[in-house]
Amino acid sequence: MHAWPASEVPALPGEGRDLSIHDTATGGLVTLDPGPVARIYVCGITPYDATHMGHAATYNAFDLVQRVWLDTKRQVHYVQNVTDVDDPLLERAQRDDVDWVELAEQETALFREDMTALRMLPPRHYIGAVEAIPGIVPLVERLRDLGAAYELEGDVYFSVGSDPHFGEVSHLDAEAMRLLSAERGGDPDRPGKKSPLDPMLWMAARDGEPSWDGGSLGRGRPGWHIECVAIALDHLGMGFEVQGGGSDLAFPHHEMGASHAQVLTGEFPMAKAYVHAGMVALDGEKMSKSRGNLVFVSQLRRDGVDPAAIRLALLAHHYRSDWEWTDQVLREAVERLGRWRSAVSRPDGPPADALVEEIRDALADDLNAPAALAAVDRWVALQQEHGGEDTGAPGLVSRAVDALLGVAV
Ligand code: 5CA
Ligand code: ZN
Repeated sequence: MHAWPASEVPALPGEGRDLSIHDTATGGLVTLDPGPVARIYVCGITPYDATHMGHAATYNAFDLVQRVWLDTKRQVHYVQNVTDVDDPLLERAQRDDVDWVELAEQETALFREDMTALRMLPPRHYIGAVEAIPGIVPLVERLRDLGAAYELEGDVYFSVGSDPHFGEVSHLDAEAMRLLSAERGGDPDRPGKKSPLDPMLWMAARDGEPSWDGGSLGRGRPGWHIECVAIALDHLGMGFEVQGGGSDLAFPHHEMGASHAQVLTGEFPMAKAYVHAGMVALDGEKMSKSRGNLVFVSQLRRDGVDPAAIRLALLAHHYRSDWEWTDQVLREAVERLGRWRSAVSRPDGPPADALVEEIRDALADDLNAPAALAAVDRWVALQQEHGGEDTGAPGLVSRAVDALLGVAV
């Protein structure tokens, strides 16, 4: 499917930095050293209740990854999916008595608009689960031929026991895995499975539900984890730099995906860094579709909030921390945007070359956006207190916050 238009990324003087980023699998920082092409796969939305501030925060984190790499003059191959067929989407369509295809299309369109407004750079490949089915079927067949998948009443399951590295993304104990599996789309209590954790690769057609030709698998639809693996391997291959998503995807989604890919290819690991963004909450609880405690980007835009202020509200929190969306967070972002805008509209200011380096250093150090904002705040305060004679500085600041932070001032 098509993605959304890219905003221009201004080139900056000087040199970009190599990104160090926290990897859930090793539990520490890894410094990534991609070649001329850096590769990243970010899990996309399941298209209903889009785009809430939790989604926006997660995509903001990975947009920064892309911007840091672009600043090093690398090309970025960024792939994102849309889970445009899955149980929760079908359940929502049924609840609201709407056609599931229409629901997915409308919500994906809204997501594109929100991403464009927030100046999130688009993926190079934006791929729906449905369009990926012809690539998914042979992978499931291959897992079966390798002895890593088995059939249960027509459904096909992956055997987690087939991957010697299973568990190495999230490092959870058996009980925690079982609980999370039940919470996040798995079926640990279904009788007949080899391991309660085994996830579904292919679900045989159910009455009243959409299904596709699955070759030797029979009619059905794909499981969730194999969807992302098929898309990632098709467009990026093994050993790409970053697999990204919110921290709620570490288990089971990214753990299972890593296992599928590792068994399929015999290579390890699928991604050099498993990167997870913290959860945004509202009223003390994780913002989630199931709870319904959502603040939507599109609603704020309709209320007249400048998307650049929404972006600054996201950037004010470190991507790995869990944080709470409040009116105060938005108010502070609106005020900051006002200060920055009036600063860059002045004819001159203090030199800003050091500021560009500070922003680069902050982002290269595990995407420390709050530190980058603080550095810009200091330049703005200095200009206000002492002025400055550098006529190129306001323009440079404006280009730097655009290129590195995605904020149009
Ligand atoms: N389609 C799958 C991924 S393949 C999915 O998880 N879709 S989603 O719509 O539920 O979420 C899209 C992205 O937003 C995921 O990376 C998820 O981790 C992230 N996300 C969801 N809720 C929050 C939240 N409250 N805070 C931060 N990120 C969130
Ligand atoms: Zn995914």
